[in-house]
Formats: sequence, structure tokens, C-alpha cells
Amino acid sequence: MGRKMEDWLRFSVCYWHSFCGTGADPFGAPTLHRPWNEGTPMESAKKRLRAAFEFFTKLGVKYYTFHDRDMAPEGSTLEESNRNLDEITDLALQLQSQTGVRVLWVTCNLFAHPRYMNGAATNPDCHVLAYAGAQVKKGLDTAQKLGAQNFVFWGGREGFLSIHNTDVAAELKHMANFFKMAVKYREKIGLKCQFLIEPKPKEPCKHQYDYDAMSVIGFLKHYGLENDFKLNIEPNHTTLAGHSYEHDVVMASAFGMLGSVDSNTGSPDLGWDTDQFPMDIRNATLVMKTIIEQGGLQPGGLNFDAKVRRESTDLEDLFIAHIGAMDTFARGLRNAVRIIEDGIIPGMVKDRYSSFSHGIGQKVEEGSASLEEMEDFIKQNGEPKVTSGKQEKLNPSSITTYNKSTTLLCLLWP
Ligand code: XUL
Ligand code: CO
Repeated sequence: MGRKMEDWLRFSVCYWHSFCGTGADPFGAPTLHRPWNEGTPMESAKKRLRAAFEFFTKLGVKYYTFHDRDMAPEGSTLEESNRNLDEITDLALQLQSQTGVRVLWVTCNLFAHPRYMNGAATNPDCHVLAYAGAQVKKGLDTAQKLGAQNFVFWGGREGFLSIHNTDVAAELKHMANFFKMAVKYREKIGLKCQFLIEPKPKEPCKHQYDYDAMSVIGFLKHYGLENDFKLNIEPNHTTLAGHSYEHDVVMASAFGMLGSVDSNTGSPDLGWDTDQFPMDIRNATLVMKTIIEQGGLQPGGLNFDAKVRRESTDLEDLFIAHIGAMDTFARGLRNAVRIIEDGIIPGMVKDRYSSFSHGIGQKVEEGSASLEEMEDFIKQNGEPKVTSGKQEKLNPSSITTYNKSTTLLCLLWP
């Protein structure tokens, strides 16, 4: 469709899982012992960064993503943390220019330090909110220094665990005002970087304000922020919210708000954010179809916010996981192109809405119709005829009984 596969896909490796992940879980100690974890925290931060760039280049991936605190260790003061970040990002800048690998997005970790246990931008204590603001200021400077194309806000602790101690209206307003400060600072420093909010319904909070795509879109529109932000959709968060895999990608795109995708998957038999590498071609096909229909994801991309399982202890497993996930999305892209180019499914959808292209339907479409006209129309035309939705013809689970279309078959056997 006039673009290289890599330009549709824009793959990105995430720093935190692949280079800081230890394999520890709430029941067990670390299992992943990486050779770059040697020496003082600053020495190992540098070794980790060099290993990461070796990995990006061997894999052939052009983008990476990171949190401020996974690239450089937090110091005992803000000034010390900023100095650590400056030193490590000097090296990152050097490695970026040597390899051509670029930052897809950077984000601030506003959830791991104990000061953020009651939230960052929604903390009941403004002293904590101020700390988060100072950290985001430095994060935006870092985005500018490294030429990041996007900046993500994921509010892991922006929500509540008890409604009894929480003023929801106040917290939402504080969060909006926090975002407005970030927008202002972005303008002030002339940073060319798309802002993204990443929805998630819960974990670590019981309820997170950025519950899902529609909650975030409603929040942004309510506070007049919809032109300053788009969404970074992570399908494992979507399924945690009780939706199907592609749901938030489709909803965000429908509103022109799909900015990037944290390409991963959960496990249907586990109820939390397992952050697995995406290996389901049917899901990848649905996501890629949406991405093609909106003309691509740029300046966003497909970021593998995914971790190898704690039992996958070989360094080689990092390669296998990323390669499998990239192949899955490459196949999804090819399927989506075939679906769009052979036109069978898009044609069926178009026909389904054909009553809106003329007469009374066209007036509804344009927003110029009235209830009185609806009444006149029904008096003249009576009862509408019954029309089949044809779900079984389209649903991949019933494809084995429908073998006329290669398009439908390719959803099941790509
Ligand atoms: C957490 C998550 C984060 C964000 C960045 O569930 O997805 O890693 O992507 O903070
Ligand atoms: Co994510």
C-alpha cells in the first residue's frame, strides 16, 4: 500500500522489561541474571545501555522506549537524580547517533518510589504533586535532548484504593491541571513531541481514572485537553478492563485519538497484566486493519511493552520473543492489506450503512433532520424490513464452514 512494512509497523523495544526485568514475582526471587548488572548502579546503568543498543541493532529495530528511572538510578535528591540522568543520556545520545536507533517515547516513572504511594498528579498532598511536576519537567527536557517522538503519561497510581478517603472530583481536576502545566512547558521549550495517555483500569490501583480509551477521551474533552493528547493503547490493559483485545485500539482510532500501541497480550486464564509478547495473528490482523484505515501510527509505533516469562532464562529468549512478536504483526499487516484490497468485508460493511447515503438517511448523516421528519417518513414508509447482520459469515470462529473467500480464510490460516 505504498509504504514499507517497517514504516507501517514502527517496532520498538521497551527498556524496562527487556533490560531491567529480573523475573521476580510476588512469590519468588529473581530468575533472570543479566551480565550487564555489574558494579555500582551507575556502572551497571552504562553497561545495560550498551547491551540494549547491541540488542536493538542486532534485532534491526529502529526505536526504543524508556522510563527516566529505568535508564538512570534515582538519587537521594532531585538534583542527584537529574545529574544521573544527564550522565546516562549523554551516552544514550552518543549511541543513538552511532546506530541511528531513535526514541519512540520516553515517560516518567511516577509510581515506583514510596513518595508516590497515594498517587502523583492526584496525590492528596500537593508537595508530592510538585515532586512529580519537577520530575516531568526534567522528563520533557530529556525528551528534547534525545529527540523523542512521543511522551507517555501512564498513571499507575492515579486512582484510588478506598473511595472513603478520596475526593474524586478534586483529584481529576488536579490531574487535568498537571497535564496543562506539561502542555505549557512543552510549548515553552519548543518540544516537538506528541503527548500520549496510556489507559489502564486497575493495578496497582483498585480503580484507575484512565480506565479505558473512552474514559480518557471523555476526561480530555471535559478539560479541553483533547487537542494536546492522543492515546497509547496497551491491549493487555484493554482486556483487563473487560473488553476484547482490539476494542480500545478501534475506539481510540474512531475518535482520531489513536497515537501509539503498547503491543502485548494478557493470558485469558490469568486475571492480571501479564505483559506477554503478542503471538496471536487474528488479534494482530484486527489491530493492523485499524492502523491502516487511519493511515498509520506515525509518530507512534508498536512498542513491545512485554517481558519474557521468568522461566525463559536464556539471553537468546529475548531475541526469540521479539522476533516471534514481529512476525506475528508482519502477518497481521499482510492479512489486513488483503482484507482491505480484496474489498469483501469493507464492501459488506459499506452496504450495511447504505441507507445513510440518500434521502432521509443522508439528512441524518449530515445532522439536518428532525423528529417530525422521522415521523412523516414512517407514516409514508411503514415498518422497516428485517436485515441480517451476517455475523457468522464474518466471524473467524465459523470460518471452517465458509470456504469461498480467501480473505476470511486468511484470518484463521495466515
Ligand atoms: C504498566 C505499563 C507501563 C507504561 C509506561 O502497566 O504499561 O509500563 O507503558 O509507564
Ligand atoms: Co504500557
